Amino acid sequence: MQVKTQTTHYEDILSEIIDGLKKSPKRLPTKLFYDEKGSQLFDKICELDEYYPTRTELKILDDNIEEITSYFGDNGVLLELGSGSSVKIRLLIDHLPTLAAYVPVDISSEHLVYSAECLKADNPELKVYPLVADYTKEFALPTINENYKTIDAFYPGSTIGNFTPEKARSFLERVANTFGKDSGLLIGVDLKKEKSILDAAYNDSKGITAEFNLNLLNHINNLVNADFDVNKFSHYAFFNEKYGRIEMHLISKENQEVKIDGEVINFEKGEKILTEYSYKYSLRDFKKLVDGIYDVEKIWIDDNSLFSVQFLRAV
Ligand code: AVJ
Repeated sequence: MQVKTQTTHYEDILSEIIDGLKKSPKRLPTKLFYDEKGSQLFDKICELDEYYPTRTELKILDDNIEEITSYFGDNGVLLELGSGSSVKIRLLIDHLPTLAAYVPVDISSEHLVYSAECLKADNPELKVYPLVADYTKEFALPTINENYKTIDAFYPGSTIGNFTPEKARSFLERVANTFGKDSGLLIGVDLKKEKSILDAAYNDSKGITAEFNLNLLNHINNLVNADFDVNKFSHYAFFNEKYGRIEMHLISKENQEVKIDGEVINFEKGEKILTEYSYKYSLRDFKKLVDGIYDVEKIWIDDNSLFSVQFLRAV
């Protein structure tokens, strides 16, 4: 199994971090949650009682797997965006007997390679082409040495919600252009619901989400030359009803300065750093979001209308 790595340059990531911290309000790149530790914490989040998206999406997939996989092309390549630990994909793979190759794409290389190896061990016949890449930027497909007819993508977890609607639209436009007309996209989209359910999902009682949020600072300390003191920040997340999004922030507990590659960034007590948006959609809003890029061919939802899985076809 050959792993292709499309690395982000140190200078690019450093300026992304510093530019974000020079903005008012300050912000940090959401994708930097996912170092090895962050990917593990996210897996723990998925097991929490309060965090309904993962198990709900998995149940929707499980309950409808025959019908869902009938939308995929025969002898196709299946590409997964943000594959993480690749749990959901096993269901799809098991029901796609003519699958030519599986391409998991993730920013966290150790996690990606380990998951791909486990998957390969359980499915020795499967052709796996892992790609370590920041898929929010341009990325090139690895060379696939198999005969295949179609490329379909899988974008689970409602990770699309991390983009603002405008950025989500341009991202999907790029995906549709990359894979071409008639390519499919099976996407998980979290739905709008009561604020109390959403607030609880991002403020779990075990504090794992808080740990996940704070770990972003550890990751940045390791990634670039920074000296964040994680103990001097606290987790803050809430559902912003006006914008239909979860907002996660880190709040500075005191006035402090942080050095990042020689630059000094000042924080006031109570000042917030935005670390993540997680937009929630109505079915109608999402259809509008993809209008002209994808046709929504089919939508599956759970009994409590918490989450949707949708098959989109590029127009
Ligand atoms: C993986 C981006 C879908 O937005 O719910 C979980 C990440 N953040 N808890 C989400 C997350 C806080 C998750 N996504």
